[in-house]
Amino acid sequence: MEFEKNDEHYIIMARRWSRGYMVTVAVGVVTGTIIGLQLSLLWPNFMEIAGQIIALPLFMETFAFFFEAIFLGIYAYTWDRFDDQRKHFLLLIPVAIGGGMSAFFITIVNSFMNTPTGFEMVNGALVHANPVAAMFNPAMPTKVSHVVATAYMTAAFLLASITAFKLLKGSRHVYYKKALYLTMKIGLIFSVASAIIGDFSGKLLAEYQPEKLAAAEWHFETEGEAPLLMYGFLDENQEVRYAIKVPYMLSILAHSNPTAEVIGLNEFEPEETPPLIVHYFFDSMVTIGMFLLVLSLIYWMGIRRHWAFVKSTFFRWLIVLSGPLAFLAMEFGWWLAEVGRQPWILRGIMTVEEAATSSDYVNVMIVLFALLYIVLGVGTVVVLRRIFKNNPIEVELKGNDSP
Ligand code: HEB
Repeated sequence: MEFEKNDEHYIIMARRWSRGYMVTVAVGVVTGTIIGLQLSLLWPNFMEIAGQIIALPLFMETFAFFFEAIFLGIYAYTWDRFDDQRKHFLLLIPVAIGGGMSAFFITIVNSFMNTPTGFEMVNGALVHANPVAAMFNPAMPTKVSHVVATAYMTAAFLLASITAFKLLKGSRHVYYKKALYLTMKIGLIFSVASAIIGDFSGKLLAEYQPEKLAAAEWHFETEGEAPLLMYGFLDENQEVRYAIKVPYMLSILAHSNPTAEVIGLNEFEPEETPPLIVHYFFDSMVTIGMFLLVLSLIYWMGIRRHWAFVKSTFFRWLIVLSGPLAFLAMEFGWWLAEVGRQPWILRGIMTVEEAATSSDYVNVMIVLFALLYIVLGVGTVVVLRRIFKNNPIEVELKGNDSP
């Protein structure tokens, strides 16, 4: 496929996608504010002890957000001020930096909960807090990069699925073909990145949260030459049934060495063992990740080599699935990371139970927050549909070219 400079189709693509982006950023302001409220309302004991450390990254996240929003605003209202669209494009650099920084700072808070560092505990009190050292905790590099890579991957597949859907519904404009090739290629790049970084995340767990990895792999006894278990289920005697066993693979994943010892659940107190259901979250995330990687690879090769089946109805339906699947994979990833952290809110220091509010109104609060999110979710869909439905690309291109 040919890419021309100043190609009108790509410029319209950028205009349209940035409108959708603005809506989701605006919704992000509201959900971000709600989360801030939830932290202090629902987790007062956690904030009391961790607040002195996480206040810094939380504040930095707000700052990064404003940085992003300001440049996004400028970008959106200056399309006609530039003769050369490449100069206008430069405004997206600070937008991307701001967005990346927001993800960086907020994911730091989560990695701190998993591998807390940068302070000392004296008689149950957190002292000598060093927020900067806490920000550079061991889980930070893998978490931040896995979250950012999978977010780009999900965004790419979401746009690819919408585009494939349009093609299936009979739109034949070359705009869609360009958009599909572009988004699938970006999806492929970030699928590969996510898988490589995911492997580092597994190695990080082996070293800093071995109980999470052991629970995800149903690895009950510490041993070397550990196999990787996929799928299957546990019978009443906690025996693994019908799982696919890949010999040595867990040792390789955990320590890059087929004979290395991998810590098992036998080393942990039962009350400090995460729920074993995380195995399915891990399997589902990895399965989806591999599926999307292969799908986008086949598509990319198929377009370059003119394989007809990548343009078939069946293949396009698979692409339609890719966006929802990528979202699901993100959910599974978070469930793995957060359920796998149980019973801790701050690993080794404070449990979720100790952190939660003792207020009698907690049930009311959960219902209210859920309602708020439902209203926001529905509102977002309605607004996005309006923006795109009332302004189809055929109109935006003013019919001045043919498919
Ligand atoms: Fe993932 C998480 C691995 C893919 C999304 N992960 C995670 C973890 C691990 C992984 C190990 C945990 C960590 C912690 O906790 O720290 N992955 C992985 C691998 C792969 C993957 C190996 C390849 C296949 N993911 C994926 C995908 C997605 C994801 C595809 C989407 C799209 N994850 C995720 C998330 C999470 C995870 C969101 C959460 C956060 C963190 O990082 O943690």
